[in-house]
Amino acid sequence: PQQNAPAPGAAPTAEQLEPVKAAVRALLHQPEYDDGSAGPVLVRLAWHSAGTYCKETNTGGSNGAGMRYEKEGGDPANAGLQHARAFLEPVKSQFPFISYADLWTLAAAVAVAEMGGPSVPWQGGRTDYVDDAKVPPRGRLPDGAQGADHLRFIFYRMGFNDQEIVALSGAHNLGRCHGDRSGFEGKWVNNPTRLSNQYFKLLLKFEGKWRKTTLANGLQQFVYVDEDLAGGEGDEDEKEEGLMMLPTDMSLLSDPQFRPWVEKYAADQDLFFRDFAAVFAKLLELGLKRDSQGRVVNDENVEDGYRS
Ligand code: CCH
Repeated sequence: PQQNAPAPGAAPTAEQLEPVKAAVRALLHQPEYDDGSAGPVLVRLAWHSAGTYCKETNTGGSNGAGMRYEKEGGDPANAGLQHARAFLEPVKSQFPFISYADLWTLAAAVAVAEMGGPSVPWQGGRTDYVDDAKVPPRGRLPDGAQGADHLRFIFYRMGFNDQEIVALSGAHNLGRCHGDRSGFEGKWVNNPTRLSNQYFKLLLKFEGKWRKTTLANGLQQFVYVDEDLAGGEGDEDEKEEGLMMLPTDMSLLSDPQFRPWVEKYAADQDLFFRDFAAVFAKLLELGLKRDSQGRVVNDENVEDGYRS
């Protein structure tokens, strides 16, 4: 057996997880990648692994790490997340005892904390057992081209309410859109590797100035370009990149139930961090059945599910 590995069927202890977390911290700095950090794409990996959950049918969710396989991994909504999985592969090789499902969700919690965000409560014990009959159909993740009704349709299915939808959306303070992944382009905030409530502040600050544009691929998004910085004269490289919002992001401003939460989170970063930590932890737990000791029992009849 691996040194310091949990017994078969047991979730890793806090002590066993410490070196795993340290290994994740050590890989976050990626000077050649995007804005210099693997953090944002790791957060998106965990979100997309969990966000397939449907409470009615009790299917989807982070258990099983089904995104390793084409049926889920090939969903166009998951384009680009192979980079996140590749970043974590050396950690999986170094600590084979941790399931992919645990590693992906743990890495996001580690990344959020390292990027200046709150400490997200995380519990282990997920397995990598994929029940083919329960692989979620494609189309369960949100489409940025849509609006408030779509957000409610998608997130109510997972069991979230309006406040939780807005808190979760604050993750768009991190990372960026890639033309070759989602088709959208650009980042939401100037410092996309630091979690803060800037996303909410900017939504409000440039209200009325967010300009709808149509990209060459036909997708529409909203942009704000500071005219002084982006002026026609001068070196291309010195032009401000500008910031963006998806149509779904903009719906948080226009929807009367969402908007008050945008205002609260813009005014109070501590409140945003508290609510974000709670709702992100809830997201990562969707679909997990735990016994009174906290053990995941979804796959209790599957032999040695931790190492599949
Ligand atoms: Fe998101 N997100 N997201 N998002 N997202 C994208 C990128 C990130 C939507 C659409 C997009 C959440 C909710 C939504 C992150 C975290 C979360 C992109 C660009 C689109 C499009 C992808 C690309 O091109 O690479 C929509 C619609 C919703 C509806 O609510 C939630 C919830 C979370 C997490 C809690 C993060 C982080 C990124 C940046 C990824 C990166 O690679 O930089």
